[in-house]
Amino acid sequence: MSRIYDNRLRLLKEAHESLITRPNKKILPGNGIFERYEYPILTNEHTPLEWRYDLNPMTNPWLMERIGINATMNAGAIKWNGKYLMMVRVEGSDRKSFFAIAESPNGTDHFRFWEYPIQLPDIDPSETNVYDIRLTAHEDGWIYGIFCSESLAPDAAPGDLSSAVAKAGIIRTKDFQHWERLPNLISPSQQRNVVLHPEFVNGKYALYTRPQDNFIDAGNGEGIGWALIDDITHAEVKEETIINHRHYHTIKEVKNGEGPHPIKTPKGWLHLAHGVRACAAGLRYVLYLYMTSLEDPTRIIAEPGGYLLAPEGEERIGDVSNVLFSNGWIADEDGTVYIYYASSDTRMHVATSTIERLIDYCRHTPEDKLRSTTSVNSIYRLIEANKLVMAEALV
Ligand code: M1P
Repeated sequence: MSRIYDNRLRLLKEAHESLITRPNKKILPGNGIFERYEYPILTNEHTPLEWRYDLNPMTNPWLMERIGINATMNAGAIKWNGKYLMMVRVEGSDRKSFFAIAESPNGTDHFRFWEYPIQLPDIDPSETNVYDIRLTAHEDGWIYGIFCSESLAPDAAPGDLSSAVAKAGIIRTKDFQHWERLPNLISPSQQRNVVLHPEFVNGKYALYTRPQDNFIDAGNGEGIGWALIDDITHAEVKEETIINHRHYHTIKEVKNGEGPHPIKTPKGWLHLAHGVRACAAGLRYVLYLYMTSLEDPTRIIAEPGGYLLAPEGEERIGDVSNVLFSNGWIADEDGTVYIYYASSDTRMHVATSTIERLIDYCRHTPEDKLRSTTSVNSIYRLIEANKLVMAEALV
């Protein structure tokens, strides 16, 4: 083996291992609602060297990278056998996304990819790209993954190589080793951000949907939808009700989409979603929460105004800047909530909170009453209440 190869291999292995085993720390004091962490939890450099390098000194004497990985983002998440798993959207330098599982013992650092990425059952030769999986351990005993399956639009004009079609692909497993692919969701419109509710509702499977006029624009799609499904092995949206609407001059004016499946709490279903607005710098993606009733999961019972998480610092910059996106969170037995989110379509982060704090946030943050004057009213009410508290403290 050449000295160049030997030195490079040693340096690469050391750098990779120290990146994966780097401890992550909470950034304190935070805003009391959640805590961010010092480092991203997954980057393209966390992917195994074996995926990227030909490690044979005879065929790769300079130890060059042979397969580039561009991003690790938009991960589904689940707790499995005591480990925190993210099913990550890994994007190669060839722009193709695929899924791979990374596992951590504690949920906030030491995320290490499993040996192989996932090779999905290939049911459609026109399927070009797959991404943004949501994992749901359903009460039927299966773990489902619903993801976006993207193809070139069959009716694209000659020379138009960017009009695409988004459908919801469905897979399921019981062990994360063997995956059964079910037929794609049949829907009257294109669909992205489709999420399976973890329980049967009226004896049926229930999906959160995001109807959209075309590949990018929600258009007449008014927000996050809800559809009951008779047969998950031939899933079809027959009726769709919008449960979380978009609004003019809000964080979700242009579009929104359900994040991971909601968490069941004693006070209602706790939902995480993304909202999108347009500005001179392009689209801005932020994360927000809302709650629905346990008796009727389509009925909103709380929706704090504004965003929960918006891009900050290095999160603001990446392949698609000014974007936070989340399709995975884990609620632990002790009430800790791990919110896994990607920044700017480039890397994964974690923020932690608790179910109790997130419910408090949902119920006590003023809702968005949609006008500047009503927002100022909320601040006035808070100032007046604080004056009373201060006056009582002085007595
Ligand atoms: O680039 C930002 C996001 O854009 C899309 O989000 P939506 O489905 O709401 O339009 C998706 O392509 C998503 O993967 C991406 O992070």
